[in-house]
Amino acid sequence: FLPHLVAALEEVEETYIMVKPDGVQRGLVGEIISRFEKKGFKLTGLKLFKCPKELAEEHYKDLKAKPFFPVLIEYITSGPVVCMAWEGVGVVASARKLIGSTNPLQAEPGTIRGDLAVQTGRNVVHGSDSPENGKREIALWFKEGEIVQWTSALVSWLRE
Ligand code: IDP
Ligand code: MG
Repeated sequence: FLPHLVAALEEVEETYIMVKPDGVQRGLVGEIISRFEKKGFKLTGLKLFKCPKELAEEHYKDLKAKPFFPVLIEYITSGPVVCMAWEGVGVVASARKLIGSTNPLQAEPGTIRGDLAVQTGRNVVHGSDSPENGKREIALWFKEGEIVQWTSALVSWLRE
């Protein structure tokens, strides 16, 4: 009861983070997960997954009209991805900051894309752009029962 009340008061958000196929192939899964872990967010879902074309198209439906849409779908379905759900206060915007700009050449050093990638079409990681999309994408990529609610023993050390 109490954790739910605290969550409601602090507006805990959830975001969908995904290591894209290039990140998996390059052995960056642990590095990327650790950025979010070290920041202090809570992992509530995690799986290695080969994304079907239909799911990739649904996930990126807002970009359907873009000229790069077909290559984007090819890229995302080209190998396994690591799907994650992360929870925390302000996690959506904060994760976007940790990830950095879409074009890795414009992403600041210290961000995941700024440190680990060079091309927009190989930018190693996805993060939801709004709390609404966070919910939408987690529902899209995870089945019921794959999201685990738990209380971290570290809560009182991360938040006053
Ligand atoms: P985001 O991932 O930073 O939110 P979006 O604009 O939502 O960026 O684009 C989704 C993904 O589509 C990007 O992460 C990137 O992989 C791909 N993408 C975006 N723009 C281009 C482009 O101009 N060429 C190739 N791929 C692109
Ligand atoms: Mg986006």
